[in-house]
Order: sequence, then C-alpha cells, then structure tokens
Amino acid sequence: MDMIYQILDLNNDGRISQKELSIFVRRLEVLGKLPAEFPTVASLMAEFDTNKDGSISKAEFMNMASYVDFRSVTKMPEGLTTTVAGNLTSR
Ligand SMILES: [Ca+2]
Ligand SMILES: [Ca+2]
Repeated sequence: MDMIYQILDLNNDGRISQKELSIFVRRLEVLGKLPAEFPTVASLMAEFDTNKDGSISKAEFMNMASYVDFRSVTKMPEGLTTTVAGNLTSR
C-alpha cells in the first residue's frame, strides 16, 4: 500500500489532497481502469478524511484502502504516474 500511497501523493508532501485524488480518479477513468463501483472523490473525502483537513493522511489512507479495492490500481500500465505528474505540472 505504501507504493500506491506514493503514486497518489503527486507532490510528495506526505498527504493526498482532494485534487491529487481527483486527478488520479480521472486518469483511471480516461484509461478505462476505473471500476464501475468506485466511489466518487467527494464521497471518499467525506468518508475517510476523518479530521476534515482536506487531505488524506497515511493513517486515513490505510483506513480507506481497507474499504476501497485498490488492487486495480496496481495493474495500471507503466508510465501512468509520469503521465499524471506531467499533467499536474503543466497546469
Ligand atoms: Ca500531496
Ligand atoms: Ca485528513
């Protein structure tokens, strides 16, 4: 799960912001890798940002990962993270 956390934490500040989560989910959607039952970013934040600071800490992520199936994430093609990071920095 550490690897997945690092993929999601695009700016490596140790937290997953709502923006990072939404970029990730949108990228999965574009690639057709988003499971139909995958929750929306808003519902993930509402459910798992337990201290309501607007980002997902590692502890909050571990809780989220016990409810959300991130296995599909590990099957993502090589290069996805660089693509996502490139999109983020080009804005
Ligand atoms: Ca971050
Ligand atoms: Ca939080």
